[in-house]
Amino acid sequence: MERLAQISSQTTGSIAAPPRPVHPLDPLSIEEISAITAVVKNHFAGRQISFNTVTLREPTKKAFLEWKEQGGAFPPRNAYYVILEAGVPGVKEGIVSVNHLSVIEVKSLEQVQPILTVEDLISTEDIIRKDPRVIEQCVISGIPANEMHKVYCDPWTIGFDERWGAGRRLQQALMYYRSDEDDSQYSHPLDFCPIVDTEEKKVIFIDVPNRRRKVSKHKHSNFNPKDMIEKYGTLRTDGKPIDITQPEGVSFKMDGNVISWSNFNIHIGFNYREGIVLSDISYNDHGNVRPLFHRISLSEMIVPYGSPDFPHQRKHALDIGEYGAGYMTNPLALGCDCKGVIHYLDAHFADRAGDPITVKHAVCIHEEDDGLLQKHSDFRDNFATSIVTRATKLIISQIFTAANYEYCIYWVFMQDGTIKLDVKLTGILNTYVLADGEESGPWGTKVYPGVNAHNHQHLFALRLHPRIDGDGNSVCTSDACSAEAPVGSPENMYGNGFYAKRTVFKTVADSETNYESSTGRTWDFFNPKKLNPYSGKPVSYKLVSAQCPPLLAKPGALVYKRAPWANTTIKVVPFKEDRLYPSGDHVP
Ligand code: ABN
Repeated sequence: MERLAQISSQTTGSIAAPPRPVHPLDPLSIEEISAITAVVKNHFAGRQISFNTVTLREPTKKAFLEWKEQGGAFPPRNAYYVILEAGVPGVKEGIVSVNHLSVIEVKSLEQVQPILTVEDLISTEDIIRKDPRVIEQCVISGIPANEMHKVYCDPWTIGFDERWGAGRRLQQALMYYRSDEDDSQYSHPLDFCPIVDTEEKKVIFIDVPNRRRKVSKHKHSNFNPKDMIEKYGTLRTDGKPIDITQPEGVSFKMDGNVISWSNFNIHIGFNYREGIVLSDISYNDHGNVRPLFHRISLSEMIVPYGSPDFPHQRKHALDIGEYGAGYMTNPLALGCDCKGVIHYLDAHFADRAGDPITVKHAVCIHEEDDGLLQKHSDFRDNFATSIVTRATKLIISQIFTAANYEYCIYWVFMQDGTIKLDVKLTGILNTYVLADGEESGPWGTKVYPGVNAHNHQHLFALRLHPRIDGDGNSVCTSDACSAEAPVGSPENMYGNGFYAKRTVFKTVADSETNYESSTGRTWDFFNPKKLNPYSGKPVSYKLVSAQCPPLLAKPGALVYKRAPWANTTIKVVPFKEDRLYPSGDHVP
């Protein structure tokens, strides 16, 4: 990998300085994006570049905390960019100083491929429809050549295929047929897979299976309301409306991107890749502002599929690093995606040309009733002495579409101090065609005539940077264990002793641990220097992550190499600036 580091002192007088944001972690504004891409274009003047990524390079933790906690200066405002240059393999990435409107870092990286943008994905469908060899394969599949407008593809990054290595920006096109543009294509998968070079804009190969399977002749299995009415005669009418009323408005306060709610204080950021990023989370404990987390985000995910048959072994989506939970985020609609009194935040990115694009209402912030928070009654007076407190929860959410799936991401804050990440998976299964009379075999399930849904997992990397009552936190496993001492021994005479066994991690290797159902294992993040006044034990947050088998692919499998983090429930590593992504910076 060639690495060129260069500092430019070139400033660009003609570019208007964008207004300074209120908070150092605020995402780049539209004005900032325009200024940054203009600076980059000037820097690379005369070369044919296109933008892949323009995003905030967050200030260092040190600079941020000096500003936040010690009255220091507003940290330098920097942006990270990734560009492609026509005819030049790999990417260029670097840093723009927004304060000085100049490029302050450029690196050329060969043998890496950047994230796919929505523009990249859309271009693939045009390319395959026009390719004569793809048309030929469609005809073999039973689709007339004049119906190419009914042929669709979900373009996935190729990940890695030894035939081409890492030097080209390749997509594998998972193929489908729609008889009508409103059809669900997933009930009509095709059996072959074109490989497309995104930058050369051409099909370079087609993977054709030995056993050919024609496109299904069954009616499409559709999901639009009109299709439901056609199938069932009516939409369901048995659900009566539930109205949410908040006559006095919400209990949270927004100050730009900073929310305060029920003693929590949180900065809400958003980027092309992780989507929502929550930073500088603290809790006001009767006037004592206690830091909890420096930064939390969903930093990666993987959806490995379980069919070893070629070319399905390539099917494993690192949807955050390969496509971006930000780039694929949906504009949210009141009454549909969220109900009640909503505060929305928009998201801004740069398109290939460097122009700002906006997703309206990308982040939804609202409250929901959460049942009981606390109750206690006194049995002595027939439960007449009773206190009941209702709970409200705060939800910061987004929804992104990863081709066939929707991931609904809910960051939930509760009044008992719990911070919870709920991920609701919806959308449609990814499918492959079955020939007439063919069974799905062990690697999938027949979900419709002619349709095989391959086995798969959804694994998420939750990145947590705890600062429980300040820095210097430690982590341990906490296992519910029977007392070691035998029954009849002085320490455990009656054999009923049990306790929470805490095992503190001393090395990274120690920390690579899995959920253990027999002990109901959890993990404690704790501050060894801050003790609870009653228990005398360190103050802590407990991580609960259960019921999730780790990666099922075997060690040595490609997915195992690409998502090493997915093999254990938790891994604790020392903090390093800009080490944000556990599958690497340029995942495709
Ligand atoms: N799940 C793979 C994927 C995501 C987004 C776009 C295309 C493909």
